Amino acid sequence: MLHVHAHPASQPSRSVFWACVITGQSFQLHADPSTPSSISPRGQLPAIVDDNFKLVEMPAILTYLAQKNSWHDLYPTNLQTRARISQYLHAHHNLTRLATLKLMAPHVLVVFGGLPSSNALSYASNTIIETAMNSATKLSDGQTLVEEVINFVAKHYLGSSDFVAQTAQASIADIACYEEISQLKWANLLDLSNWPSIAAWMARMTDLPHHDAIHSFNTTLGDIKTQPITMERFMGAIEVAMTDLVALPGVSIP
Ligand SMILES: N[C@@H](CCC(=O)N[C@@H](CS)C(=O)NCC(=O)O)C(=O)O
Repeated sequence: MLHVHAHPASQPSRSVFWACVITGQSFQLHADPSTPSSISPRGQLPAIVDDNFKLVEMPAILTYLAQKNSWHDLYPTNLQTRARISQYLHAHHNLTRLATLKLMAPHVLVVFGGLPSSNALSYASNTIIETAMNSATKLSDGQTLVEEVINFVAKHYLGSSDFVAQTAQASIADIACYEEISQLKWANLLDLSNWPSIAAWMARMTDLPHHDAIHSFNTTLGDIKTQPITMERFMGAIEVAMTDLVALPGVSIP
């Protein structure tokens, strides 16, 4: 049995959920607020335990599961195709994810009064979030960086292709990228219609199976720009998302 320690409010966690349900990979979901360090040394989500094998880091998890279970649609076998997927996934952490973190995290973490103390090892992301939280111009600062990154992704990854690693259909690179970018639309933090190729790619991604159930945390939470988030809204969105997740085929809870 595959155990997935992850949470619907977490972008890399949703990437793992979504890839599993698209491919029919069943798993037991552990959505505890913090992951034991015996499973995730930094306490971060997502983490998996596959029989006795423990693994963290979303791209490592997705490529491991894809290779183990022959997810040839999401992870085609061609060497150069895999290299392009890998190229995006390596860039992802310091490109798309850091940019969306700068824009999104201060608007979300305000509900907790700041960063969780457990992520002291995450120096780069901590610094970005702390600086943004203390800035009077955090919205426009975050938007400026995300706009740069979206321009870059649109030009150098998506290009004239339908998907970010130039694949014929969506790959795990698209799933990782989509989780970061799409959340901004539901949160009302960025108007993505300014990038027609990104908007068209996002529309293609919504056609993947179980899109709506995987994103019900975001759609339920909704606008966090003009309606600042409250703990009640946050917990309400998690409750809806958990209900939708456990109703998906192959997903069980302990
Ligand atoms: N590079 C990691 C990032 C994981 C990550 O940032 N997880 C967040 C949730 S979205 C987390 O666990 N934060 C709590 C912490 O760092 O203590 C991945 O791709 O899996």
